[in-house]
Amino acid sequence: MGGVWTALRWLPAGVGPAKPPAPLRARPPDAASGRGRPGRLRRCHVSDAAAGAASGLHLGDAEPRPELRRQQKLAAALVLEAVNGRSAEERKMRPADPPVLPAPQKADANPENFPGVLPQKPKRHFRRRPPNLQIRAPGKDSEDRRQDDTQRRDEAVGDARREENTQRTVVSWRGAVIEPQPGTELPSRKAEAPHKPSSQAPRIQNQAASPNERQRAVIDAFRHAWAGYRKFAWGHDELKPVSRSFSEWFGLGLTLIDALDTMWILGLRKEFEEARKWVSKKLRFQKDVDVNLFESTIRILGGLLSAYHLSGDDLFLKKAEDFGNRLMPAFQTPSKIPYSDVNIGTGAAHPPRWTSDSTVAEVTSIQLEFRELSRLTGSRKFQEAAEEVTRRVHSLSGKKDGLVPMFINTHSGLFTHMGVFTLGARADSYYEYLLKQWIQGGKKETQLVEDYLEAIEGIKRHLLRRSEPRKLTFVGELAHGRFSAKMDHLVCFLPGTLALGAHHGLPADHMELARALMDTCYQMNRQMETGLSPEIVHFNLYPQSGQKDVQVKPADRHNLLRPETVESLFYLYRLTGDPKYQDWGWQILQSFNAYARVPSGGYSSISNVQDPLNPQPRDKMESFFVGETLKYLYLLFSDDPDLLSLDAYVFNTEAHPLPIWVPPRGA
Ligand code: DMJ
Repeated sequence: MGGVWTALRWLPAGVGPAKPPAPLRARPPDAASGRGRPGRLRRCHVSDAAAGAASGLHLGDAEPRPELRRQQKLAAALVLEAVNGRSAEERKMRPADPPVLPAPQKADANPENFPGVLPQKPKRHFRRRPPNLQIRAPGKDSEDRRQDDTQRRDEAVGDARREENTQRTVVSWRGAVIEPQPGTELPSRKAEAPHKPSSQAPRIQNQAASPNERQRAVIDAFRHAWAGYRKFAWGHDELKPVSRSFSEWFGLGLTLIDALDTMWILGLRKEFEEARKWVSKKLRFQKDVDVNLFESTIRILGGLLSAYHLSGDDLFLKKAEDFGNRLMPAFQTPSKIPYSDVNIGTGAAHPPRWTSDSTVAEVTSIQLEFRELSRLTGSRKFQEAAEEVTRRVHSLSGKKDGLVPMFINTHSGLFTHMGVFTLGARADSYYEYLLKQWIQGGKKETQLVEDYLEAIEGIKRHLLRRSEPRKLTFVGELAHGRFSAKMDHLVCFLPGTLALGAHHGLPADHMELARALMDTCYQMNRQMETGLSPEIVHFNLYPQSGQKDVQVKPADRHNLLRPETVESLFYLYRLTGDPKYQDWGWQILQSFNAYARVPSGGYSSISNVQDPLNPQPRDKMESFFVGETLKYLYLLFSDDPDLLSLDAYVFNTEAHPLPIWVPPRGA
């Protein structure tokens, strides 16, 4: 593997442990969701860190001199203008190949184990036009406009691809000192969601190449997982594959909804239709049940919206709108920072019993879905509620060079438990959604990307270190000024996010960092006896003979079938074309099959990734295994850049693809 680094520019020279390792903080209480625990602050202007990147400053450098700092800020401004200016160019470009999805293929599994499943009939709700092209059905009078929108969308995709190299050149700011223009300010433009339902429909064709050998292996894995769910847990939240039963969290068929778009993408039409029928006949949200706002948004709302976009079936949009409405009471707080929980039957919302805090990552990782729901329904309340959270978090003090604490109070609207900074549980997807909202909205919402750029500089400055002996670059944690070499597997979303940002015009050194962190995440899997990463690792900072880079505490040895490593492998392969990333994903799939596959159906999380003889199945298949892990593996093994093109779609944090908004005609 190519993961030994010796001279990474974002690491300060001589960075290393000056003291013995800092004590470690408690593990997150909610291991499955990956949301964890708390920490003071220094306010930092948004553009400063971005400017630091523009100058090529090394991490850990002292605060730049005022003149240099001014130049840096202006350099960042020019970079952002270049990025934004590209969007304007895109509108003038000509059509390119549309994004392509495979034809849903026939399932050969016999549904006899599932009572009540009727033979499949063509569904009236699918409108096909032309044959083999499935699109969302708009109102009749909007057909022409829809086709135009689809064409413009395709144009934007092709344009982005053609412009990629030019853009990278323009945006690369490594070492560049750009002459400042006194008084230059960033334009503050904001993407507007339309006030009425959008007629924009992604073009989805059924003529993709048949799956290759590795993709067929993913399909086999999915079918095995689905067979277990279908036999033992149909319509319930999660499969317990060992005891051949199920568990409930919200009682809303979580796995089924999370898996809808995966089935579509893998071409499993028969399975998709069975699940669609359950959604139609059985899924009811009028239930006296508390749901977690974040988890239900990313899995249920995101899953339904994505299923709607891919299939064109209005059922999913109607369900999404119903569900979105039921989540809205969560935003009725004194601060407008939403409560963590809401009862979708009674409309009563509340924080967890033990606190009036919400988790920062949770309240800042619902925006992609709420914004899209507004765009589709024409009802602005979803977007307004979610974006108010973004605005408030943006203006809060308590950040450290763009890094956010883990908790925020729903009454005061202020960060709490300050001084602890992590890219893992409870903070992770805050960073992810800054970038992805910017992409979703057509790269116009400058504040989002400024906050993102500042945060990446904060990571470089405060959280990056290299391990011994292999000098793996990793992202640790900071608690009240003390560095901990702890890294959650959750952090492995970051290489993919960095690569995605670089693809969309952010600095080239983000891709360098993405590659280095990808190597590290791979080693977190590779250095385990099962080939599967534990939930949490600690990196060795000291050169000692016989020590491995990656160390695991007994309480952290479990693997929940999480997606983050393969998620990032997908982005890295899609954006670099280096086949080693596919090979690494293939190894991980083999390991899931060897150590997590339950013969009677389904896959199980395991308790000990270091014991291949007895990995100790935990008897639970998380919904994200079928919603994310297998989907990203399938996409990783595809060589078709138009299969859910990254210039047309943005994946929510549960791997549900949502369309990138196309500028309105004439904009
Ligand atoms: C998923 O629900 C999402 O990816 C979330 O962002 C983090 N936790 C799980 C997967 O690990």
